[in-house]
Amino acid sequence: MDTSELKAASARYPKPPDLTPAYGTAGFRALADLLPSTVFRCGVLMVARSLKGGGNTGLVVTASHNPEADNGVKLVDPSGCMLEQAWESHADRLAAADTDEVVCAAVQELFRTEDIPYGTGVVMVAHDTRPSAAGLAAAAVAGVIALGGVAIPCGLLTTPQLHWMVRQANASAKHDEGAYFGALADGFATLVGRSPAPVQAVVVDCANGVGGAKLRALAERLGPQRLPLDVRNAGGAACSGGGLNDRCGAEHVQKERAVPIGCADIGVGGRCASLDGDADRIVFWTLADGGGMTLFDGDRIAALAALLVRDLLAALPADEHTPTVGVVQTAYANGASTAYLAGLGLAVVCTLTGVKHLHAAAEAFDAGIYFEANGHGTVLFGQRLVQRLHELPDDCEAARDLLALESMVNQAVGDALSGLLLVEAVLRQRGWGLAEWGALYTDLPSRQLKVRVRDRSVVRTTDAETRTVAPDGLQQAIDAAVQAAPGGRAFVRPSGTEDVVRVYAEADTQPAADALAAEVMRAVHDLAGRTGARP
Ligand code: NG1
Ligand code: ZN
Repeated sequence: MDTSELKAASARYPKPPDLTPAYGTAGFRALADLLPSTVFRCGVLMVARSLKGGGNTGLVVTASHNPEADNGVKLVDPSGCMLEQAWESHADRLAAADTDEVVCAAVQELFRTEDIPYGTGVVMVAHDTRPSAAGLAAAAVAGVIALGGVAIPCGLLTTPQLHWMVRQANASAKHDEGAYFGALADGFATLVGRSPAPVQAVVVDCANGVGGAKLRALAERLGPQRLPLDVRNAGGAACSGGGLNDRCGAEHVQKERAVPIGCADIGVGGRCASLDGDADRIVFWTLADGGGMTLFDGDRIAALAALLVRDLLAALPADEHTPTVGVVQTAYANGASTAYLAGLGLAVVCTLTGVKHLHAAAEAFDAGIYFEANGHGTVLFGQRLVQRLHELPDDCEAARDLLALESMVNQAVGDALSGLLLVEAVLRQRGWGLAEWGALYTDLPSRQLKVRVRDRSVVRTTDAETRTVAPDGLQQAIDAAVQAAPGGRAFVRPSGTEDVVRVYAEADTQPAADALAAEVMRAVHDLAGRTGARP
C-alpha cells in the first residue's frame, strides 16, 4: 500500500503533542481547537470501514449537548448505526498516533488485520451548527480523500438525519432530506389519521442547535393543522441570547430541571419539549402549579411507546410466532419506570450507558424499544416482523399503523424529531394530555451530580455500571450510604463524554435523594482524588 499521499495530507493536520484522544460513549469529544488531527484521521478510518462493510459510511462533526466551544465526531457504520464497537480501538489507535509515520503504519496494520479490500470507500460527511464545525468537516473530507475515498458533503444535518441517510443509501432507497421529512411526516399522518387536532401548540426549545432549522422544515411538511409547533431557541438570528446548549436544550432541562432561556413566557400546563444540540435527544416538560417543572423524560417516552407497540401487536391476527417486545434502559432509568414497564408484562433489559449498547440489546426483539432517561432512543422493528406486516391485508389497521411507526421512528439511531412525533401520535391516539401521561407512574425522587477528580478512569464499574470495583472502598461507602437512605439506590461511573464522574441517587423523598447523592459524591472525592465539584 502506497501511503505517501496519506502521509503528506496527515502532516497538514498535526496532533497536539500531549493529546491522547479516547473514543468515548459516542465518539471523540474535546475542545474544538484540539480536534483537527482526530477528525482528519476519522475520515481516513471511515474509508477503511466503508471498504470493509461494502457500503457508505458516515461522519458527523458534533459535540451533541456539550458547550459550543467543544466539538467532536460521531461515526456511522454502513448499517446506519453507530460504529461497530470492535472498531473503536482502531479509532483510538489512529487518533493517538504521535507522528505521520505512525498514522500510516496504523492504517497499514488496520488493512492487514481486518483484511480490508482495496478500492474506493464512500463517506457521507455532515456537521452541526458549531462555529468550528465547517472547518472540522473539511478536515474529515481531507482524511477521506487522503485514503483515496470519495467524500459526499451533506452539510448541516442533525446526527440522526445522517444515520438515516446512510442506512437508506445502503438499501438503495431515497436518502435525501426531502425523503427523510417525508418518511416522518407521512408516518405521523397515518398514525394520527382522524384523531382530533391538538388544542395547544407544542413549544419546542431547540438548544440553539441544528434542530431549529430542521424542525421548521418538518413543521412545514406536516402543516400547522396536523401539528402546531412553536419553535424556540432555533439558533442563528433566532437565538434568544444564549449560545448552543447554553441554559437551554434537553440536557439542561433533564439534569438541572430548569426552564430554558427563551421560554420565560410559558404558562402553567403549557406543552413543551427540548432537543439537544444535535437533535438526537428530546425530553418534554411543563410548568406545574406553584412554579416547579414536571419533566417527561426518556423513560416516560419509552412507556408511551411501549403502550402503543403492545396494543398494536395485540391487535394483529394471531400467528404461530408471537412477536417479542422488549424495553431497554440503563441504570439511569427511574426505578418507577422500570417497575411500570415490567408491570405491563414486557421484558425489561438494563445495559451500559450509551445508545450503542441499548440499540444492540433492542435488536434482540421483534419490536425493541430503547430510551436513555436523557431522551435518546427509538423503537426498532426486526425484519421478520416488518415482512409479516407487509404481508397482512391492506385493511389490517394495526399492521398499517405499525408500518407507519416503523417509517416515522428512525430505525438507525435515536432521533429527537421522530421522538416528538411519536409522543404526539400516542397522546393524540389516546386522547391524552400531559396529565394522563404523567399519571402512568410517579417518578421516584432522584438527583444527579457531577464530580471532578484528578483521573476519572480510576473509577471502574461492573454489573451494567451499577457497582464499582475500583477504587478500593468506594462501593462499600456507597452501600453504607444507600442502606441509610429509605428506598435508596445509588451508583457512580466515569463519564464517557465529559471529564467528570457522574453520581446518581434515588430515594423515597427528594431530600433523601439529595442527601444520598451528596454522601456518595463525598465518597468519590475522598476515594478517587479530590479536585473540586460541580452541581
Ligand atoms: P456519559 O457522559 O458517558 O454519561 C452521556 C449520557 C449518555 C449518552 C452520551 C452520548 C447521561 C447520564 N449520559 O454519556 O446517556 O447520551 O452522553 O451523548 O445522560
Ligand atoms: Zn446529542
